[in-house]
Amino acid sequence: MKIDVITLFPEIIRSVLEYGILNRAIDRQLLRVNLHQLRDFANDRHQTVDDYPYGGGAGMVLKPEPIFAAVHALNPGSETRIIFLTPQGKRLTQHCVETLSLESHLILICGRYKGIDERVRTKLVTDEISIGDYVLSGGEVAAQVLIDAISRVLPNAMNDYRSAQEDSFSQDLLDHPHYTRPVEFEDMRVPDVLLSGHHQNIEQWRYDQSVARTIQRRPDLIRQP
Ligand code: 9D3
Repeated sequence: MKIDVITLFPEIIRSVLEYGILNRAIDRQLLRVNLHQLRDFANDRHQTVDDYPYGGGAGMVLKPEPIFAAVHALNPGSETRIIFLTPQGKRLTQHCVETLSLESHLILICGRYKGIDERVRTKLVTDEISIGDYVLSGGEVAAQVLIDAISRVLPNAMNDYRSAQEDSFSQDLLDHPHYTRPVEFEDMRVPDVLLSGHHQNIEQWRYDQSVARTIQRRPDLIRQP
């Protein structure tokens, strides 16, 4: 998969590419991420990328020409998904992540300021994605989230195959508690069942803990019949 990112702040996104599963996916050439500075596609000598909104009001709007030029320079094919990260987009879920992970080419457009010219949305953008109901300063952190989540579900991105399966299982249930040594820490003991070596009882305990936590903390995740 290739992901091209168009942004005024490529450096914000870069660090997330350098660690963990994402870094390994890039090393193994399962994923290529190219960061593109929007300002390089401005068409005037001041490299202007924003302008005042027609109709007035506070804040600036990203001009259409540099974004169109940047997208065209990336040679999108008919199968390329051109994704605008915006608070008005469809909420990102693990299901969306898995669907997007099957694509071969994504172009991510990160907004800044008040937003982008509407003609970018109507003519170029194929998908609009939000990462949740809170206000960020721009699309870069959302792009990091999306790239990180996609990298984890690419085939062979994980060393530990079991982890991936446990992750997909945990879409419906929250995680169970985890313990490691020592068996007693500040008067708190590891539950006996985890020390028993009885694999079936351990699985049952973990499942029960997951269900109880989910009901208590995230009842919205329990599917209504
Ligand atoms: C005019 C101020 N805003 C009304 C609340 C609009 C606004 C536009 C752009 C607010 C924030 C932003 C910057 N955010 C993103 O670009 C963004 C985002 C987010 O803020 N929350 C969740 N997902 C995303 S994806 C991109």
